[in-house]
Order: sequence, then C-alpha cells, then structure tokens
Amino acid sequence: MIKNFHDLYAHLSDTDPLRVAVASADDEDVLRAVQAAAEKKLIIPVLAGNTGKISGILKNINYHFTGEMVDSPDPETTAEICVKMVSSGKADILMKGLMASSTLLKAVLNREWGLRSGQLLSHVGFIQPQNMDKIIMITDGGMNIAPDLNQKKSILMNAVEIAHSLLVDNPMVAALSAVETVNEAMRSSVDAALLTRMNERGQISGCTVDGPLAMDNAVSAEAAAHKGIKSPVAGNADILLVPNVETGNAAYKILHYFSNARFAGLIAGASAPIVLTSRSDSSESKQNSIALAAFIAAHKRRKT
Ligand code: COD
Repeated sequence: MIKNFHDLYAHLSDTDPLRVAVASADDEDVLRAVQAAAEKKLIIPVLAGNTGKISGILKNINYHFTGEMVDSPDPETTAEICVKMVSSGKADILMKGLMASSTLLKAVLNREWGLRSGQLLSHVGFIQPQNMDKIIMITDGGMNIAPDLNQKKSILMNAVEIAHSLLVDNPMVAALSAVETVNEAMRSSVDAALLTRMNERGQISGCTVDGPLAMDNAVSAEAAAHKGIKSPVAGNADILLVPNVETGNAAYKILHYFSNARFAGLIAGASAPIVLTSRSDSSESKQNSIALAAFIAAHKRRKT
C-alpha cells in the first residue's frame, strides 16, 4: 500500500521512464518539476509551447535540456499537439503546464483525436496532511462542474480505481455534505445517502461508501464519536467525494494555503494518465503528480 509520497517514490525506483508531453511548458515550477522527475529517471519529457520562452526559463534554472521541444503559437494548438502525441502513442502521459484547465480538457475530450475512454473523466486531488501518514483523495474539484447522481457514481469509481492501483484494496469513501442526516433541501445529502445504499446493494463495489458525512466526521474519529456517528468510514476516509467543483476546488486550495500538506492532482478515467494541477501549485506538487501518473501508468501496464 502506498501510504505517502515517500512510499510512492520508493516504489518507482525500478520502473522504466515514461514519455510525458508537457503542454505549455513555459513556467518555472513546471520545468523544475519536470527536471526533478527526469533526473530521477521517471520520465522523458517533450516540451511544447513557446520554445523561446521555454528555453529562457531552462537557462535561468540551469536545466540543460537535450530532449524534444515543439514550438506552438497558442495554448489551443499546444493542447492539440500534446493530446495527439498521447493518443497516437508517441507519449504515455499528458501534463498541463501554464494553460487554463478548460483549454487542455476540451482537447482531451475531442472526439477524433482526444483521450476519451468511454468513461466519465474526473479530477482527483491528492492530499497528504502533515498530521496523517496517508494520502487522502478529494474528487472532483477540477473537471465536472455540477455532477448528477450517475456522474457522482462514475467520479467515485474513478477514484476507487486509483486507490486500487495505489494498493488500497477497500478504500473508505465519504460522500460529503454539510450534514450527517438526509435533508431533502440539500441535494448533496440525498445523493450521498443514495450512493451509500448503492454500495450496500453492490451497485458500487470495491470500496465502502458512507454518507452523508460532513468533512469533520469524514476525517476525524474524535468529531465522529462526539456526534455519535458509527461508521467504518467516519474518521477514516481515503476518498472525499464532494458535491461540486466549487467545493472540491476550494477545499483543496484552502488546505494548500493554510496547511503544510503535500499535494498532487490528476485526471482519471481517460485513456492515459493526465497530470492536472493548478497553475499556482508548487513545483513539488507538480512533481508528486508526475510520480503518481507514472506509478499508475506502470501499474496499468503490469495488469495488461
Ligand atoms: N467526461 C467525459 N466526457 C465529457 C466530460 C467528462 N467529464 N465532460 C464533458 N464531456 C463530453 C460531453 O458528453 C460532450 O460530448 C462533450 O464532452 C462536450 O461537453 P460540454 O459541452 O459539456 O463540455 P465543454 O467542452 O464545454 O467543457 C468541458 C470542460 C471539462 C472543459 C468543462 O466541464 C469545464 O470547464 N470544467 C471545469 C474546468 C475548470 O475550470 N476547473 C477548475 C480549475 S482546475
């Protein structure tokens, strides 16, 4: 089981490097992350975007890059070039650089040359809080804006699949709301209860789901005990399923700015792993995301 980012890097020591197409690589944090991952022999990067700007940053950070660079006039074209590299098999992993998430995701969803798999694609944020020896996933704070019940089920299953590849056999999923009881006026509480029932009846498998749970009961056994909540998930969640993109995005960024946690972000459910972090994420978070994508890609290869 990969409990923390330290474990993750230790498990990656014997994997072959994978080719990563970096879309709009003209950013110092992105290039520092790519440099660190390439030096660890996790990846072979291909840098796409404004090559003049990229070369300037490479020089500033003393990265003597000798690999492939692809020049492109604008973010839309860069996104298309990089997505096509991955869908044609020339690269194994797609990475968002300095561009809006929606620009990259629109290219990913292209029907002809995108990275659709027939499944819903969703964002998974990874948080290793300073006070816990585990990685908690939060989903979806980056792609699906206002998912309905079926989409929440798909988002949940995408995260469960990642948990399995991190060797967490039966992840604990907290379906979050603002309350622990069903309130018809609060759609998230109704959906959380339905997802819990679907899990009990085998419509959702490979995990234990409970909800509605508020954030405190999901991650703090003390808070759950205080409220008299008895649940295997309460205080023990591996996956936090949030009701909408605003909740997930705000939770991730609040933790980012007010705590010393470690972070990563990926898009799940596509035909290849996609590194998708916020432009303001640190180079360490971007490097963690590359490492996770490489681990998941290697895990998939071993399975096929
Ligand atoms: N998985 C699979 N297919 C999808 C998904 C998905 N998550 N979302 C849309 N599709 C398909 C639809 O079925 C349709 O066939 C086609 O794609 C277009 O659907 P639209 O019109 O709803 O999608 P777009 O292209 O207008 O927008 C898709 C985005 C992912 C770009 C959009 O949902 C978005 O902007 N999401 C939020 C991104 C963001 O800003 N995140 C916050 C910062 S990290």
